[in-house]
Amino acid sequence: MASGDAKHEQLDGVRADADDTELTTQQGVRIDHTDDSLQAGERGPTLLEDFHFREKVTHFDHERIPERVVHARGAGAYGHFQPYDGWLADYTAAKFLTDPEVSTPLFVRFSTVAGSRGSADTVRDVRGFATKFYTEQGNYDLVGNNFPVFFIQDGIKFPDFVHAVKPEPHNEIPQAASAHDTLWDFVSLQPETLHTIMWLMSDRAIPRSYRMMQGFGVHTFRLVNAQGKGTFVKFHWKPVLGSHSLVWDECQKIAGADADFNRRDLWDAIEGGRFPEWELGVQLVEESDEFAFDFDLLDATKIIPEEQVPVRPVGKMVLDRNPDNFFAETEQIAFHTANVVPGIDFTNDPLLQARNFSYLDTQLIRLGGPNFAQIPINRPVAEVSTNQRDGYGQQRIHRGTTSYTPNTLGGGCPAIADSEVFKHYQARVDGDKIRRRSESFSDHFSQPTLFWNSMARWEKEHIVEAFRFELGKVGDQGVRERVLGELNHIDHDLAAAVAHGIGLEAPAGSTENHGRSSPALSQANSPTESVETRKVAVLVADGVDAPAVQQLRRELSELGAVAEVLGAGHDGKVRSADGSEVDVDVAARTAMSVVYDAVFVPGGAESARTLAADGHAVHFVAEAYKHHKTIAASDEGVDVVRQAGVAERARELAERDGFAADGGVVLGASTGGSLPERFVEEFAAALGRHREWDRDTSSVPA
Ligand code: HDD
Repeated sequence: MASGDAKHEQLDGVRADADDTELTTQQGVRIDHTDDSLQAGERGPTLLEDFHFREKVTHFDHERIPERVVHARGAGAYGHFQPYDGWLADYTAAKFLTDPEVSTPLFVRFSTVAGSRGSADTVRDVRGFATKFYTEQGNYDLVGNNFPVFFIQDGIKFPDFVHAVKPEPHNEIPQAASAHDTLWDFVSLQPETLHTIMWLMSDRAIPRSYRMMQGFGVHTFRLVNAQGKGTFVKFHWKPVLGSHSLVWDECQKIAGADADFNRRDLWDAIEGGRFPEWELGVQLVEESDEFAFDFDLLDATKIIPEEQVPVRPVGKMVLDRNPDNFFAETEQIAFHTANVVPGIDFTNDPLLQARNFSYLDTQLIRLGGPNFAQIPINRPVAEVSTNQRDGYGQQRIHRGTTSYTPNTLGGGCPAIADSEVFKHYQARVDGDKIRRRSESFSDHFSQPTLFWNSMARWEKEHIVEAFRFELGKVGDQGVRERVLGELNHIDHDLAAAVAHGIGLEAPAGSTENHGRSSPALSQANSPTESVETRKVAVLVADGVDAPAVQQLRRELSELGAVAEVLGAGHDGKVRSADGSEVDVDVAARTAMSVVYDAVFVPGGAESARTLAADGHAVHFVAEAYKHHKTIAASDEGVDVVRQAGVAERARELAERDGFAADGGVVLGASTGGSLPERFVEEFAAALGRHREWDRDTSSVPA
């Protein structure tokens, strides 16, 4: 039985620590001098015989490998997956999905798509969500995204799409952004992109955290049970912390304040022992129902609405260990959609078929040859025995004289396996050799409309704003107009609202909106009350009310949130009103509100006066308010909120009643030296709601 640690036991054999070692060459020759090269005389030329210099610099010269052609920017972590029970055994022979006793080790890599390896995390983009399960029956890779649909229907269009979205070739601008002419030119001419474009313009494209986004296998795959019966399946990952997003203004600022925002968030959560979790779910469709839908199951630009086919829970994934070395693990991991195990198979989805070619091919150039599966992060925990030999970077010493099948000289080994083998699902294929898209793939508008109809008011507003931003960056009028024409087939109000924002006439006429919706598509319906791992900024200066700081910090931390004390003016410590000292975590000037979920301004007359006179602190509060975040202030701290010119109604209520919890703003006075119980309760409740989306912040100048 594979334990959750089988992969780590394997990797322990190659993990290397420098502790208690002394410097050597690659050949193990000990070195006592690595600061000066070997020269002919003190000011003379470097000598060719300086093997240490040559080895050191040569290795350095070869340190880089090609970045992934897409999904170059990413972050990963180890974890494990365990099914809740065995119900899925009726549908699949895959043990790791059906044996609740088996905890399967895995590695997940999250990524953005368009940007280079060093690009910012918070760009508007799809997020990759790729999972390598090291199962007892071999490696299974679920190479998905955080959107359930894809931009194109046939993989032969992938180079076209990627060329359009990547930085433009003449000047390599813009980095990691879709807001430029070539992408929208392509979109305007290729309506199959529209459904995924709607997702891209939605808040799904700017997740608050990798830990707070859904994952999807996208394609319809096939499960195959022990009797060889097939069932269509779509895979879903649902985050336990709910699905939440940033706002666009915030994203752009975070890209400067902390380009590693999502990467750091994942790292910190795992280091802090707050392990991210997702539930794996499946939508199952009997083969007899293949044609029961008004779209084609093989078309990756379509979802199966969850209201039509429910997502049934299978098990849970927990990520509980960060990598030791980014390059060795996160960079060298090689995913491949064709890495399947018995019980999981493909369908004829032409996008999937193309991927099954592309992923193996890309690793050959990226990882330098055919032995990349022997790189530690890629090695299965299942036994490997092939007749494949030699090649760059061969790590194994294959003994014996035979490397062919059949043989007698090697005792017939490796023998042909006779149990738990992968058998391709048997299906009859018959047809003319043609290059033509199936007619059943031709409806490009119904599901974008379904998506639009399913959005909450504020989600629709964000989509309109996103289109205005993106098309506002498009110079070519023809492209802008053509995109509006496409949007008009989705919904006239959408097209008109976007047109207004980019100074164009709303397109005439329109396709009638079918009026259907799927509530599961809205993030408004994926709430969570949890404040786990939420980051709260506590703004302080000398003279602060120390008990309020300590109390909020303690009580939030009991709930799993993280409060950081930001010192105005300096870090180190601030002197409090009662003469004690309060430790500062971060100097306020080095931090921006955008990297926090909420802000608390405690009282203390001197502290509040300092903060109210400090433009950075005042802006901090106003900006957090603008981004719909939870704002709290106690006693004189309310003066800082007043100075920021925000939360007028809450301030009025607080003045009248001595306490206010209104629209994500909590204001109140301490009594007997502590914050009232409901202060922290209301604060946590607002924080758990993630954002106060109904707050109108359009006039806040931040
Ligand atoms: Fe892809 C990487 C997801 C279509 C070709 N893809 C890649 C990664 C993810 C996806 C998550 C990063 C894996 C990692 O972290 O290393 N790709 C998708 C999804 C698709 C999709 C969900 C549609 C449903 N991809 C797609 C097509 C093709 C590719 C149609 C080619 C025909 N994808 C690649 C690639 C990459 C890749 C070029 C780049 C690096 C790599 O594979 O390992 O082969």
